Amino acid sequence: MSVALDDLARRLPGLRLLAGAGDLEHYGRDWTRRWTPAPLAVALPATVEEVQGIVCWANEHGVAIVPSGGRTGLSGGAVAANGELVLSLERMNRVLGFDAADRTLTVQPGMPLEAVHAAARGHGLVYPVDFAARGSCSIGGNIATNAGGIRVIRYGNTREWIAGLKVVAGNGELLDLNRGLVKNSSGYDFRQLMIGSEGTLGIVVEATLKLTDPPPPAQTMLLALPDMDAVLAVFGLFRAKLALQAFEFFTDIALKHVLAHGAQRAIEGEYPYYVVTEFDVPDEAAQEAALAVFGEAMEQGRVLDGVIAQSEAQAAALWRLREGITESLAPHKPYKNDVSVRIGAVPAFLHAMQALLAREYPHIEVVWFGHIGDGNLHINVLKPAGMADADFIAQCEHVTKLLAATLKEHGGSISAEHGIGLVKRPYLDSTRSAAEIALMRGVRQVFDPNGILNPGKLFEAD
Ligand code: 2HG
Ligand code: ZN
Repeated sequence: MSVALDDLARRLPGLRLLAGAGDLEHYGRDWTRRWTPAPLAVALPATVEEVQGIVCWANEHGVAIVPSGGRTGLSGGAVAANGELVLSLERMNRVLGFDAADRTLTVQPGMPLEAVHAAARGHGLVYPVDFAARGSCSIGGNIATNAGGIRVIRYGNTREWIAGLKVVAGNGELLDLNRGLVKNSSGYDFRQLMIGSEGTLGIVVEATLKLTDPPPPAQTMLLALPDMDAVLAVFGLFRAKLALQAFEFFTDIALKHVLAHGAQRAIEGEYPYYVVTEFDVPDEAAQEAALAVFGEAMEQGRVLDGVIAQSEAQAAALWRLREGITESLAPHKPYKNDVSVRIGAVPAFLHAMQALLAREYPHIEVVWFGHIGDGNLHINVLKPAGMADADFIAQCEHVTKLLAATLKEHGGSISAEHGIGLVKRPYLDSTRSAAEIALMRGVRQVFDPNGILNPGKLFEAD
């Protein structure tokens, strides 16, 4: 053990510390799999005091900390490849309280999103942020990246659902931010600053989540479409006529992979594009409206085929076609882009981007899917068998530079919902101005003067 670690163990005798090779590898990486994990050790605090103790120790010894949730991140935000201490919040995973008057649930950061959903349901309410990694991601990680997902179209991002946060800042101070207040016009909202800060300002040790009423009964539909213009047109049509909860698209290539990975085909025949959509059907009239709009889209030739789920099991099978994509692509070591533009800018951006990708990746499989109703596209570029990892990454980085320039022209973002982390750090300036980045660095300096929290993520280490 290093001198610094000895000191940590001495100061916090009850702290669980791991340093075995398997643990270092497990806790040192996220879903990117690009970097070789090399943390100093892994700390698993059980209390806020232990988190504070670790942060104070790290400041004194100049050791970097990588805050760690479920490590399902796709941008390298939770990678520890440079002798950092991984501070895993997985043991801080309990519900701390429910407030019926405020309709809030207070939880520790290590709770998996799915457990948050279950706890909310136990009180007859819902926490509506949702996405495929729900079983393994943690609510603290969701907050750190301002996670979005499949119901942003109805409910917005994580940011909308945080009523209060307790955070250990990089200087070791425990901050109690917003305290669950609905109205609080008292200056800078540090709670919002922490959300999406990717562990570079503070470590979330407690979160008070807003809950809401469960949505009305919903219907899930799978649509087959001829082209991307039809996807956009059908989105416009469905949004105008139905109360959408989700509208997710994917391509035939995505479908091919997800079927090869064990999902069940739901539509016979092959089509270039698919949409899984979910909308409220509170009564017969809504049901009829849904069928009418589906018929209208078929008549227009914008929908070529479709299936309406007749049971929860069928709805789950349709959702698997969309939600299983990431896992089905993982063996192909995908390079991921996660971009967004304003909804109104989607058509122009799509045309520019389609041309760019066809030109730059002529012999490489590119998989598109995502949250088209939010202006958010996931582009997964699959590594061809036999191509060296480094060559593949170099080519993808070259294309990402061009993509970043296209995004800049269309006023978009290089990261819609996965965060900047290590992967998108070189392209931050396509989305944020030099003046903004300078202020971001200044903010970091205030909350984390010694730069010990997740250095190198978001921007180069100071
Ligand atoms: C999703 O929408 C996730 O399924 C993952 O954001 C996207 O794997 C990806 O690129
Ligand atoms: Zn997504």
